[in-house]
Amino acid sequence: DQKSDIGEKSVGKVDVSQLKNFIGGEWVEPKSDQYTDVVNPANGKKLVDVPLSGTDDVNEAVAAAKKAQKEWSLEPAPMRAEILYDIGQIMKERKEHLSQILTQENGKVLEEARGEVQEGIDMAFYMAGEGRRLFGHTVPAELKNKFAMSVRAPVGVVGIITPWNFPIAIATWKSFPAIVAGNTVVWKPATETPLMAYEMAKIFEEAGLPKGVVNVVFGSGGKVGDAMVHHDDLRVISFTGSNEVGRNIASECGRQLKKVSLEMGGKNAVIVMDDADLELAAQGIVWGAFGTSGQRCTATSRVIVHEKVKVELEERVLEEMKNLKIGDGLNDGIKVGPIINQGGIDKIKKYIEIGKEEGKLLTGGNELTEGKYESGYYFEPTLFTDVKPNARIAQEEIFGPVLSIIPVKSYEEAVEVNNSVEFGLSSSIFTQDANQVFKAQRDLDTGIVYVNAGTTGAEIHLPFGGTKGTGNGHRDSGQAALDVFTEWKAVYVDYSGKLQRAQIDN
Ligand code: UN1
Repeated sequence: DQKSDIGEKSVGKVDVSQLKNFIGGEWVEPKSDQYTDVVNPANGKKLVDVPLSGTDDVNEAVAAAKKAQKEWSLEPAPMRAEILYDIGQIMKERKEHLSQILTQENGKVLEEARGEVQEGIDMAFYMAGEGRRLFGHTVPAELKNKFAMSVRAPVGVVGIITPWNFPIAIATWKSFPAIVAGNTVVWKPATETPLMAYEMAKIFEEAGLPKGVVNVVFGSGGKVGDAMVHHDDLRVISFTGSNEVGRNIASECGRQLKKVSLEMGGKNAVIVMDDADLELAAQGIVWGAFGTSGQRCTATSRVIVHEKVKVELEERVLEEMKNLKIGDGLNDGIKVGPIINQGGIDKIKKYIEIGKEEGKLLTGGNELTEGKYESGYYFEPTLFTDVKPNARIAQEEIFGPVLSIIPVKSYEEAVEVNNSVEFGLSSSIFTQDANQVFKAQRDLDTGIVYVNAGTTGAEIHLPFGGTKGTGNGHRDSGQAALDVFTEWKAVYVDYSGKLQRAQIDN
């Protein structure tokens, strides 16, 4: 239903065999001259070669971004925003193409890929709107004939490091607020999913984004990410990815006094109270846990259920899981696509073994390797029950289709179990009790709280992020996303024509 101006025949076709970095508006080969394969996780087929760039490539990109920054920052924000509207418009026209490419490189099923691309489009239009706001405050001054205000100033050149699980949405959450606020960007996309960055760079070019405003450097976290984090001229690092990498970035940025925004995962729970609509709860749980094959930071990985309804909920969840057709996400009717790669599968398998010791396996638990699954990376949706709150499968992020049911006796215990993990991204409660709804939004220690819905599906105009080990207090998307990419500047204008000493002459 979506038209594409790139021609019917090329929709969903990868039009390049070897990617180049996008630096200063030019497509440049990596100085390292090293590449690695990008494969479609659904069938193991090679899609493209991606550069494994090095420090020199990062230096070149930062220099290009630095060169472009002054002029870009002097462009009025509403004019910067106009380009963002054009970017959003091209993304909208190309939605089907982007979605099909996304499914091929990431594996998520096509309807979810369309949803993710839509998040990017939404973010473009939303942040373009911010270009006409970027509000500061006007504030009464303490002295007569003096004016005070606060304004948001760009930080300068910023680095963004984005993950493979939402390669386009998360990139827009970070790059769009950065550019509308007058920064220029060096972007390292995940090596598993470089095609979304390639497609976005083409869109930036076509929309007329000035050269050097967004630069893409492909490569590994160890080399490219590291060089970015250590580069003096990058004044912000915004990172979404693993806990371990995020903590290292935080300490290095702390040492250098760089601004840093981190989003590093979750161990999200759905609480099901004894008055809940169990059919609705089962649907929300299955979508939250097994959509995107569980590879969302917001994925539901625990169900904390009141013991009175545990057995009935288990039955309904098992019933609902029967609809989960596993396969290549480009095919009709598929609900669960592949896992990103063998490393992802191996991690899930490790947790299945741990889970068999810690709980009761109700269904699933196997890697799929036969027949049509042979050349891809597939894992069965898996359900454990009677898991203790402190079990490893109930505490550690698995990033796969594995769900643990934890029975509890009360609302208070449910809250305690929900909050007993190191992460604090998303949570949910199914209940019909209005008082409990308001209590829960206060008591659940997560950055996102849902009522009568699963834990996934955050909307882009609200703050996205979490408490505790999920991050460092910053938020992606929503207006709060501007905070890390801007410096507050306090401006005082004294129009009294005489020396007025603050705190003394008033
Ligand atoms: C992520 O998994 O890091 O809220 C992002 C959601 C999506 C984004 C998830 N809108 O589930």
